[in-house]
Amino acid sequence: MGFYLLSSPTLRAILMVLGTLWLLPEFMVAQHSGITRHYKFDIKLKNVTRLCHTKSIVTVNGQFPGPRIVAREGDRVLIKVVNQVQNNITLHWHGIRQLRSGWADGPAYVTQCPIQTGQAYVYNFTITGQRGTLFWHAHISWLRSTLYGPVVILPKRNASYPFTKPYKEVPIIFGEWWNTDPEAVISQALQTGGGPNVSDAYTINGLPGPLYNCSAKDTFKLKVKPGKTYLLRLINAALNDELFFSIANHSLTVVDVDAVYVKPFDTETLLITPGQTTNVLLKTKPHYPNATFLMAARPYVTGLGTFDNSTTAGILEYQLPSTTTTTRSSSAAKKLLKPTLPPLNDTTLATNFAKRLRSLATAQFPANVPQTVDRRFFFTVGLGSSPCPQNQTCQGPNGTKFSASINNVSFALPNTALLQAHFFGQAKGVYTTDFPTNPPFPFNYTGTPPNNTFVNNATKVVVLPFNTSVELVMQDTSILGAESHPLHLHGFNFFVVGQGFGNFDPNKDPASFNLVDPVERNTVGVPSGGWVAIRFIADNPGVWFMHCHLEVHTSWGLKMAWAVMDGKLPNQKLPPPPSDLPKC
Ligand SMILES: *[C@@H]1O[C@H](CO)[C@@H](O)[C@H](O)[C@H]1NC(C)=O
Ligand SMILES: *[C@@H]1O[C@H](CO)[C@@H](O)[C@H](O)[C@H]1NC(C)=O
Ligand SMILES: *[C@@H]1O[C@H](CO)[C@@H](O)[C@H](O)[C@H]1NC(C)=O
Ligand SMILES: *[C@@H]1O[C@H](CO)[C@@H](O)[C@H](O)[C@H]1NC(C)=O
Ligand SMILES: *[C@@H]1O[C@H](CO)[C@@H](O)[C@H](O)[C@H]1NC(C)=O
Ligand SMILES: *[C@@H]1O[C@H](CO)[C@@H](O)[C@H](O)[C@H]1NC(C)=O
Ligand SMILES: *[C@@H]1O[C@H](CO)[C@@H](O)[C@H](O)[C@H]1NC(C)=O
Ligand SMILES: *[C@@H]1O[C@H](CO)[C@@H](O)[C@H](O)[C@H]1NC(C)=O
Ligand SMILES: *[C@@H]1O[C@H](CO)[C@@H](O)[C@H](O)[C@H]1NC(C)=O
Ligand SMILES: *[C@@H]1O[C@H](CO)[C@@H](O)[C@H](O)[C@H]1NC(C)=O
Ligand SMILES: *[C@@H]1O[C@H](CO)[C@@H](O)[C@H](O)[C@H]1NC(C)=O
Ligand SMILES: *[C@@H]1O[C@H](CO)[C@@H](O)[C@H](O)[C@H]1NC(C)=O
Ligand SMILES: [Cu+2]
Repeated sequence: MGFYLLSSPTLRAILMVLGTLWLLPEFMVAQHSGITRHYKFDIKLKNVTRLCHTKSIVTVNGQFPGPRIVAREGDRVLIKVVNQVQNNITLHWHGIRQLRSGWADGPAYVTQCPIQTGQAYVYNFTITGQRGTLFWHAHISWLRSTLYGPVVILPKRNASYPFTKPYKEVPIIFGEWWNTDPEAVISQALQTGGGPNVSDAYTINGLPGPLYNCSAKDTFKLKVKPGKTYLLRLINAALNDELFFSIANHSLTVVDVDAVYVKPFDTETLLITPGQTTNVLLKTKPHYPNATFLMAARPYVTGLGTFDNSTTAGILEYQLPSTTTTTRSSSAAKKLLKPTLPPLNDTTLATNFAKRLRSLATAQFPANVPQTVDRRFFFTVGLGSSPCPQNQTCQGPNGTKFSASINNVSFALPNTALLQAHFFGQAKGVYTTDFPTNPPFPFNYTGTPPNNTFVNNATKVVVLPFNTSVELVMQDTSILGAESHPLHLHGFNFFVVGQGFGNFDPNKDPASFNLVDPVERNTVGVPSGGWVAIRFIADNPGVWFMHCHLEVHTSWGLKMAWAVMDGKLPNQKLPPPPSDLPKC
């Protein structure tokens, strides 16, 4: 059976039948109840014009944003990736649990060596216990600036949504556009030690929209009918910016985040960090309004650095049936209403929005919050610095280089993949297992920073026995400015059991933890100048990356990895690597 691009509904239907037949013998023994879906992703260059700048970008199949993956809960997905560009490539299926399929997770030098020019690799995983929206993106350097696309996970064929069945579903993926080459931007920043050049625009489904020069024709339009419910699958694929999003004169009902259902709530504005996804219901007005409506996104910013403060917009347009022709309500005559977006530094809104998110926590979709804890970790997350090499002048803080760390370890990626080293017992010379459980030197994390802010470059991991119940408190620091950090954990969902401002107090704060219906997700914003507490069960053997999803912070070292050991039973062990796993 070959690989096909699922481009037409007919082809998809044929494939689904073929896939089912192909799987029939395996169906009896396989643990998954779905079908197998095949995709082929050719990584190739494409000339693309935005903001009147044309440049060659790295794409999947010449598409920008990249193609959608559509699957049902329980399906197996096989994506054959063929690298036809000069860059090394890996792809990550962001938020997919990857139960015992860590070889398919994708972060470069963590679970795999890159797919080099001319090589191919088949990502092979099954979607288990998840439904909603996730996304895929490149996981090497800054290539995810153009290599990204939605992952739509439909409920099982016999299951329904725990909310109004939507009339239509629309992925809305936010991105970030540079007129120059983002690879040159991060490479220059790492060389000079200064902050990277900020982007020139944000985008909605790859389009900047009418608020930018030269972009009126590059505007995403959502055409709707009155009196219907639409499901918007929102994804933040921007590199370095959390985003506020709002639609003029329409409220949104949040129903799912990071492919987990939540207790529905209405909001005018929502916040979505890089790495997060949010499904919302949009109820259209009962009658054709004499207006069109802007939907817009702009950043939520807490740090001290410079940032792209521009606004991307799309248009919500009520479309009359083509038979009706009235000059009165022609689109040109309609007024365009704009949403009121919050101030760029609206931490109150960010906090209140985060607090409203609760697991659905029903019998069918329970919140299995770990009630007991085997291991506790306290990690500081934040910026730091690195000495300027002799002979060089650096553009970071006070002539040093910008860096970032977790518990003062600025994670250095190895030259080979951690997962292979772990699986074959060859950690020596690749990584050590002494990642600090607590900050090496305590200080007032949200008060006056210490004089010495130099970090320690190293490749250290935490080793966890199978099924360890973990509680992790992540504490922002005020070193080089307090800042919100969206931390993303690979291989697991976690429960956000508590959060607050200032320094976490281990004696007082746990009393207010929510162990009943906390939100379950894969990416959480550590509040600027505050802390967040999460819990998860280490029930997935492998090596799992955890990092800030602000790409610049990851580049500076705000990342680490957990090595989860095999369990005793056969179905608690990581299988050996696939034969086509790329080599370094
Ligand atoms: C992009 O445009 C340049 C200049 O016109 C051309 O040389 C190049 O072949 C184009 N690349 C692609 C992938 O079409
Ligand atoms: C995908 O992975 C499953 C489970 O490990 C395995 O049985 C199957 O043969 C793999 N398929 C391909 C095409 O590699
Ligand atoms: C759907 O089918 C699965 C088995 O295929 C079963 O476990 C589950 O209970 C069914 N759900 C409903 C709502 O019928
Ligand atoms: C970054 O911006 C500076 C100042 O505008 C410019 O000189 C430099 O070429 C830019 N770097 C890249 C990689 O685009
Ligand atoms: C964005 O930043 C630029 C440069 O700092 C400033 O001139 C401009 O007024 C800002 N725009 C908005 C909308 O805040
Ligand atoms: C947010 O920014 C505005 C204007 O830039 C400033 O007046 C206000 O004090 C800031 N608020 C916070 C909470 O930093
Ligand atoms: C500094 O630069 C000079 C001239 O380029 C070179 O000879 C010398 O080795 C450099 N020193 C260091 C410590 O890199
Ligand atoms: C830079 O150095 C000055 C004086 O030595 C000090 O006051 C300041 O806090 C330093 N700034 C940073 C960001 O380290
Ligand atoms: C830490 O710093 C904050 C902010 O300056 C201050 O309010 C607090 O009292 C300090 N805490 C301790 C224990 O010194
Ligand atoms: C930090 O530097 C300041 C000013 O140089 C000095 O007064 C203070 O004692 C230093 N603090 C520590 C902990 O070394
Ligand atoms: C630490 O690593 C960063 C790159 O991640 C590099 O810029 C810096 O020079 C390194 N510092 C030391 C002391 O090796
Ligand atoms: C690509 O990856 C291989 C294996 O890690 C490495 O040896 C090579 O230098 C990389 N090439 C580029 C262009 O980064
Ligand atoms: Cu960060």
